[in-house]
Amino acid sequence: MNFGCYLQAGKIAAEVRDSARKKYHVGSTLFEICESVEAQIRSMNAEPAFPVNTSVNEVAAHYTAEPNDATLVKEGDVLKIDIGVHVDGYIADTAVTVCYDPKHEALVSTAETALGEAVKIARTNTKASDIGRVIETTITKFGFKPIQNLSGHSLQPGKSIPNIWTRGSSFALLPNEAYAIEPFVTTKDGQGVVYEGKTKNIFGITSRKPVKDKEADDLLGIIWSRYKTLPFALRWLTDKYDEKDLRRLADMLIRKKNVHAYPILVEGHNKIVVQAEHTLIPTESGVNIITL
Ligand SMILES: [Co+2]
Repeated sequence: MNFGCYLQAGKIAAEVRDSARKKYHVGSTLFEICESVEAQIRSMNAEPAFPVNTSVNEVAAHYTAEPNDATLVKEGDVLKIDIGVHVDGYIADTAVTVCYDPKHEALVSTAETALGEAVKIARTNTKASDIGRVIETTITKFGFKPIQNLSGHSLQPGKSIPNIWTRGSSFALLPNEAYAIEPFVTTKDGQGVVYEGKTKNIFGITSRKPVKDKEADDLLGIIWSRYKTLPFALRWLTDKYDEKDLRRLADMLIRKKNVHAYPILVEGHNKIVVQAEHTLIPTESGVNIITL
């Protein structure tokens, strides 16, 4: 565990998030937004830990721009920008929801408030279930609904931090381990549940076993050398391939189960979803919110 790398990743992620928050995105394409956020990360000598997620309205998470994605941000859209930064493999994860329609202001601020309340109690030994309870209580108090099957997580894979109160076993936060807390909120008439959509534009290597197709194995090698098992997007590989070949080879790697494709996550009643997120590291004496 390298605290310095975490702090560095957190500082960069926070700076990039805050400049994304200040920008006026209406009229920009999702491609332009993703590419410019990622360029900013790279300009600070860090790497994206995953393709920037730009999920709009009822899409809660896991949408990133396709190569040359022409989808425009429209007036009234609710855009979640979820940013991961890694410095030598140490990851900070943070998100902001941008929206210029005052109609959704209360929803957006509820996610921020729920995150703030969760961060207030997150310390070494805090139970993840207590964080879930605080998030749920705060969201419900404002008349909205948490997305119950989306959760925060430790940055070392495996543990999830719920956005609702769940009975039964829970784990306690450990000192010097990084956790992302990320409430997702929808409206009262939402289902409060997300489902996998058809669109898949985030990928990750799951096996390096050769598929015995020279071109596909070459692509697998390039992906491994650049991203290892971290998520990637096809637009990150268009420097080496034209889009058509890339899609054909990626499809082959997906079929052979060398590469996993992550579907977008869509609100069950197609209602608007908002998100806020910080990464924090509890210590023996307090807590370090690295993306503040
Ligand atoms: Co995130």
